[in-house]
Amino acid sequence: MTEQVDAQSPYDLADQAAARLAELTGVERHDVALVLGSGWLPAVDALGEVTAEIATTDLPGFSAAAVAGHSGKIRSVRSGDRQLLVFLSRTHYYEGKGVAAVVHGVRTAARAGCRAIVLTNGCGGLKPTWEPGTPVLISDHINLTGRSPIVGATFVDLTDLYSSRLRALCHEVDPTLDEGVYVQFPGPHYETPAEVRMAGVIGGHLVGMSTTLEAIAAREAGMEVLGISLVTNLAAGIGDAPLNHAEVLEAGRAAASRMGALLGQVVPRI
Ligand code: 8IG
Repeated sequence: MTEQVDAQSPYDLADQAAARLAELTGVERHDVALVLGSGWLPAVDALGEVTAEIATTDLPGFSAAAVAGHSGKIRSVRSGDRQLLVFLSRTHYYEGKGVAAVVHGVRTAARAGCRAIVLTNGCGGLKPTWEPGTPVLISDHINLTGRSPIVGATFVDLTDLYSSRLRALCHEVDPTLDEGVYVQFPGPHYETPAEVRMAGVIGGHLVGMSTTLEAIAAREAGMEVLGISLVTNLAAGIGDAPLNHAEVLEAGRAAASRMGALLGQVVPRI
């Protein structure tokens, strides 16, 4: 491989982004990263004091956010003795920018010092008892994108990808939390009812369009992963209503205090 190609590797780009992040935030090292998915934005205020906010586009390797309700900002937040790195948006696989772009934030967080990452998302639920606004811990995933963020012969173990230690911590804070297997579809269209039934048959409980590639990149980078889904809608064919994005944002607003309390209590103990 030539030196020029090396200089443009996704890991080098993440190094550059982390260096710029440290300059812009005035924070040398961050401890825990959070990625906020659809519906999670209102919960962010419970995390602590915002010490800096920057645009993702101020850092090398990030492009503008594409989804309503996601804003392309990164916050540095003081929470007790931890410095949090909070991504208010993510790049989705369905944007077609490639898997490296999808996981660039995760890799940047790792290079910025984060030892753990909380990946949140909004998703569809397969259990009829999960009302819109129900948070569910991700216990495992099924990646139906058919892609990996890793290139080359790096064989990363994904056993306990979604840390049982961190899930136990969440259960201490809220014993009523359910767990489920998250199935990532490529999107951006929602599933057909038949695809949702398939997701159930293969062992899934949650359907969405994010998180799995990020979790893999996080594990590759040595971070501990906590995944929390907000069920914003029953998956297609489970309920009787058609799906829409406004419903997603509304479920987030309605559930914000519960999710804020959960994050606010769990993150300082990570
Ligand atoms: I929010 O029902 C949200 N995101 N694939 N299916 C998929 N993604 C989603 C859904 C859903 N709800």
